[in-house]
Amino acid sequence: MPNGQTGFASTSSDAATTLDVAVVGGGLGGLYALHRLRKLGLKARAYEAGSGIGGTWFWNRYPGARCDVESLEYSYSFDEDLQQEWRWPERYGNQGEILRYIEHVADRFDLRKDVQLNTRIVAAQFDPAANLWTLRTEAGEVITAPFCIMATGNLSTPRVPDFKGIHDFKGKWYHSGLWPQQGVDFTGLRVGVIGTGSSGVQMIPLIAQQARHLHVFQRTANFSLPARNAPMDPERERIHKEHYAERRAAAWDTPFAIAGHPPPTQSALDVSEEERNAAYEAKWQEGGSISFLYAYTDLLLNKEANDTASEFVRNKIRGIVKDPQTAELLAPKDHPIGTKRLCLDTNYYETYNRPNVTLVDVRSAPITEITETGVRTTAGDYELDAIVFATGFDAMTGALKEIDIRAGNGPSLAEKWEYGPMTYLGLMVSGFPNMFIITGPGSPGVKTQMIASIQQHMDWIADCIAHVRGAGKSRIEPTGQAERAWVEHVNQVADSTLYPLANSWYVGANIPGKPRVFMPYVGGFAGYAKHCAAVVANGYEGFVLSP
Ligand code: N01
Repeated sequence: MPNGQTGFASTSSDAATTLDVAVVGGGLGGLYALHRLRKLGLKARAYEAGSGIGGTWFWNRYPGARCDVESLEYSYSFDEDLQQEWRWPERYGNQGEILRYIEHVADRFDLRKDVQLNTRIVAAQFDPAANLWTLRTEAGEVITAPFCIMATGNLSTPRVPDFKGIHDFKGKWYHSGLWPQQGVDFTGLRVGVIGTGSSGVQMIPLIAQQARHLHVFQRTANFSLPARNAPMDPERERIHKEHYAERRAAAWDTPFAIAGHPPPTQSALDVSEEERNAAYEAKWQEGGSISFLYAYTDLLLNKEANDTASEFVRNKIRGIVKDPQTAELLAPKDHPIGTKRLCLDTNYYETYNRPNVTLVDVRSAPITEITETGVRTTAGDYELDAIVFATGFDAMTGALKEIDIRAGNGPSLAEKWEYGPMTYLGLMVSGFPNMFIITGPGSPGVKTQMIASIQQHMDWIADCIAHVRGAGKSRIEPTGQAERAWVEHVNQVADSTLYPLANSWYVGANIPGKPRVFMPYVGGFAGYAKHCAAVVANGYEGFVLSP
């Protein structure tokens, strides 16, 4: 859209809200941004599309929504009192608990007054002459600020497949990422769940308990491990809290930003099958994905090594699910374990032993349309009262591409990213000065304990803004060369692993037509953080600062 059509021209700048930093998003990233920027004495405000703060944890209220990182780890570490005071009731936080925690943080640090809810940012235009961003909300409000921070999240653009007839369906339909605040009662209903990623895997056991009958429409089987969720062990909590600061520091020195998992020392191929299976069994009993993938050094690097772990889990599935045909359909064979986000569940496979649950293979007989009464596949019709789309998100780039982001007369960000996202460090984009992204493509964010990445990114961004201002400059942006080198590095690292073998949202495979590019940085959190620090130590290497 050319400049004149963005709507900025018709709005007097007198009416604009003027800030030092405009923040887009009121989730964990946006809230921490406000906290950090306030400490710098900057006037910042966050704009949040939802009617409440919390981002992912505000929207994803489906039954069973729960974090797959343990609650004592999945929390902010910037305030010792905060982490000591907060009590997590369970090993893994569920959606309600995590949202309560986020609200507590917002209240404790008085952040709400700088969050504007029900406000969707639809456009952002940088004026290179004034070094000023102008943002526009859906309602037409105009905000100007020299700096802007996109805390828009990675899994915040829910995607419902473009099925023919969806609007003719006479029952109710839902998406996991847009769940009604009041919840949904499926009691006595014939329910269909489409999708078996983390969201589907978490909700299926609970919906099965309510529904008269549940049909699960599976296109691709996913690996899932038992979470072994349980009430928080008070002794474990006490010990953890006694050493919280050291544990956080230790976490920041690991690839996933999660402490408590000693790095493996052996290849899976260096031990006997018996020893290997005993190790996998111990990890299976312990619960959790990091622990399992950390059994050996090469599970994400060597296909032969990975096959041993994949087969162990497939055999577990065959052992749990009583109907052999269903078990075989549930046993993933198209990707190495861990190369898609590994699911954690409570009674997922066991659920298929219930008489009111049917697995429908929509790989061999795809869904052709949604009818007035349910789902039609090439094999037949399924009568349903409710359909749940657990079909995922336009991950990592969706939320940013939905905003019409432009600088000067250059291409929009969506145009620049037509063949895949390009960033430097996942933090900034060449050609888009003074715009920062929290955990964007090219950052390790989604492959780590997300809140650690959010803090590391935002600390870097806050220091960067302070540096630019302190140096009497007005503009910073990465060079095209630094950006290209980073994108190449991200790809090289990914190609040295098994990750690209999977058709996952990491490569945009779940969105028809999305360019297949490996988006997250899988070189590990600790190495990435050190690299970001070195960039600063080398005088913001790869960036250009201008007056
Ligand atoms: O989405 P997904 P998600 N016809 O993209 C299927 C995080 N998360 O919401 O694999 C039929 O993983 C699709 O099939 P296929 C976590 O990072 C975390 O579950 O494309 N099926 C797939 O089965 C996670 O990875 C937590 O063949 C269709 C499913 O829908 C990320 O969010 C909990 C289809 C989508 O799976 C996304 O998870 C929840 C079609 N046309 C989410 N289109 C925790 O912390 C798509 N599918 C635990």
